[in-house]
Amino acid sequence: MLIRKPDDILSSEITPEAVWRSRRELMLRAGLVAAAAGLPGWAARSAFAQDAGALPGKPNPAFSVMDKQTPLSDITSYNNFYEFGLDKSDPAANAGKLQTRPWTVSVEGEVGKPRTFSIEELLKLAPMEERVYRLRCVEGWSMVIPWMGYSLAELLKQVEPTGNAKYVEFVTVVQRENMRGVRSGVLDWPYVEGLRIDEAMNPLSMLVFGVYGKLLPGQNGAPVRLAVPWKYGFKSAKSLVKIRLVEKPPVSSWMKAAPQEYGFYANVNPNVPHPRWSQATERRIGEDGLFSPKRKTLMFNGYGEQVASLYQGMDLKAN
Ligand SMILES: Nc1nc2c(c(=O)[nH]1)N[C@H]1C(S)=C(S)[C@@H](COP(=O)(O)O)O[C@H]1N2
Ligand SMILES: [Mo]
Repeated sequence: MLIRKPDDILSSEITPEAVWRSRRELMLRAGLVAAAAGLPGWAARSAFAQDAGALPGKPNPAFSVMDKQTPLSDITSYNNFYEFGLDKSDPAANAGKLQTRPWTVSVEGEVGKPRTFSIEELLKLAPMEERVYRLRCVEGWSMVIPWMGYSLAELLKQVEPTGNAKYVEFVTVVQRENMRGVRSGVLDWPYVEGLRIDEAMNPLSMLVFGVYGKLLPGQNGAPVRLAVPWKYGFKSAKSLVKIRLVEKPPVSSWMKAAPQEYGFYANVNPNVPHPRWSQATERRIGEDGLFSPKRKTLMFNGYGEQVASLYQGMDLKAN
């Protein structure tokens, strides 16, 4: 068995000796015993998950879609992470160089208690959940991904946002030595994104640390990223290092690069085409072939029930 430093161990994994023993029994006697003991599937799985990369979490069905999940091999090999190159295969090829320890995320700006969190603290800040989210890229493809993490609101409430905190700016890492893509001028680095404070506090907005019960690989935004499933994928910034609560709307890297193509809100909307292509349909990676019929893109990516109220009275076409 791997020995881990106390810092690497999640509080949810720290159990009294007796519990640990019975868990070990389960491990030794295989899944049948777990089933007989009446343990939920996730607990049985976490009893087996002993490798250092494991990140167990309790499934949150209320926040999960039932769509067929995209295979892990597709989730980790077809990526957008421009810091590592422009091709879909570049992040998987190059993100092995990303240094993810030590890692801190500072939360600052319009807050009562600004604070820098270590990644070890963040992993223990709230109970880890598994949520199956849709991810719809503005380019016209989509995936269905079981993320491990918890609501961004859990972190934000720790720092006590002031009344002036109207927006949240997300800043991601630049490791010049390790990221060949940042030498190119395609975007203004660091990659910056933003949300309105009520969007950020919506429980669907998620801080993600893992995928399919394991810590995130570099290409998916290790060691911590966002998942904002009702918005186009570019809002879900990877490898976060700074979160700033601010009064004015942040200017994202994409807005700087192409203001007429990428607005601040970027809610998934099949009725509003991108200036250069339609957004009415999408190709589900790993499921549909290049020539199979596409699926219809859903308003708010199918999350309207949870988020439509955030935009009441707003012109969804203009935004
Ligand atoms: N730092 C950073 N975050 C990023 C990007 C990026 O290039 N750099 N690409 C975005 C885009 S366009 C998409 S579609 C999603 C893709 O996430 P995935 O590769 O985990 O599917 O990450 C987003 N987050
Ligand atoms: Mo994207």
